[in-house]
Amino acid sequence: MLSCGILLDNMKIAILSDLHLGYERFREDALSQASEALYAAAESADAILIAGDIFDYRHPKPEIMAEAISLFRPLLAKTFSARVSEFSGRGKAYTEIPIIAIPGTHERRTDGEIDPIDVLNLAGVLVNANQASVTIEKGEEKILVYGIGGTAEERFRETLSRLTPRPRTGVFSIFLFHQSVFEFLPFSKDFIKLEELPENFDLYVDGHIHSRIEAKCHGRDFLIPGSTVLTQLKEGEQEPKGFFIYDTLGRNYEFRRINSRKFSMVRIDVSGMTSSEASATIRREITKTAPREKGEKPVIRVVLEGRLKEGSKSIDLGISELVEENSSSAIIEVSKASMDSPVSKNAEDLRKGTLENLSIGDYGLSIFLEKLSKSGYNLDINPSELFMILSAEGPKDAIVKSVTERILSKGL
Ligand SMILES: [Mn+2]
Repeated sequence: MLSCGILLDNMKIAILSDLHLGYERFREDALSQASEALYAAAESADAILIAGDIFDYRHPKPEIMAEAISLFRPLLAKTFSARVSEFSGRGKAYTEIPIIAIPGTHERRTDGEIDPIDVLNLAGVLVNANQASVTIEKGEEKILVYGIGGTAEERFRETLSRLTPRPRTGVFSIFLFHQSVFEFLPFSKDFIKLEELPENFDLYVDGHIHSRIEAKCHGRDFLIPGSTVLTQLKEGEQEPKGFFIYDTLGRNYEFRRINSRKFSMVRIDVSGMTSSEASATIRREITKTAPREKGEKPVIRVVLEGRLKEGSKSIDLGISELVEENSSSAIIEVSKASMDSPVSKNAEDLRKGTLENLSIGDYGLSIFLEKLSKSGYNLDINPSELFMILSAEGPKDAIVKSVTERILSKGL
């Protein structure tokens, strides 16, 4: 039937990212919002892509691992109209269910070590597309997903040229990755530029950045869905959370919102105010922002800027009383970091949003790399790997021991 031919390549793909299961501050939000997004995605899409950071840790506790498996397992019982038909590359697929994921920066471990996405892959609740291409079929229709998991930024170009990801001719091909992209984080020359991404894919999907981004790459759609849970409390996270549904037939997409905890950021310039004037202003702003109806408490982040009137002290602002007073309607967080001192270059950049999408970890890493390169660092261990080992949770002596072991074994 000819009419069937016209319908070729009509696949709907849900695009999610950065679920951050186990995120301590909002652990329940992380689970319930991931669950809402995943189940809504499974309802309306033929396949689901997850662009990294399913977990908040590279060593999730067994409880969190169980939470993740319990989250995905019921989806296996759903009748997906598409299935995984081919897998080639690193690893192996243990399910035909078209839920395709890659590890992100939070799950990244040193090369060759098992990461938590490998474990979910082994459990057969999803397919890990890290450094692999996965073909998904729905009847006569096919799509290809080529994935690269979160990689140290300064090694990503080398990784790309080593793997040379290619689309498959005649098949709608998606490039799935988890990196900082220079156009959205004009901060380090290590960050890949859109034009450097492999050409000729039909769609580019990235994770890592927690706010939603819709752009073009080599003339095709480039999408970052943003996280499903509030984590960074940055300007960009005031938008609703959710996921994309991409339609390969029309080459168009829509954003589906989920119920996520609301977040507002309020900046107050306290320059020249007395403590009590500033305190009254903060109280007024909070009242304006806090919801009237009972419901899930939003997070309101109050950022204080400027210098109080001579003789007034920030300690007299009564911040803890303000937080307490509003505790039944909102989670209030007051930042005094931008008060008193003259606004520094970096603080100014942060304020303007230049560094807006950068996580604290990445920011720390970039400072570390800069200092290392100035000090003439020449050890045979990759600087990002060194940073990862040094910043691992655990007793300091164990960390030092593992660094020493790495350096010595590399030297042999
Ligand atoms: Mn993330």
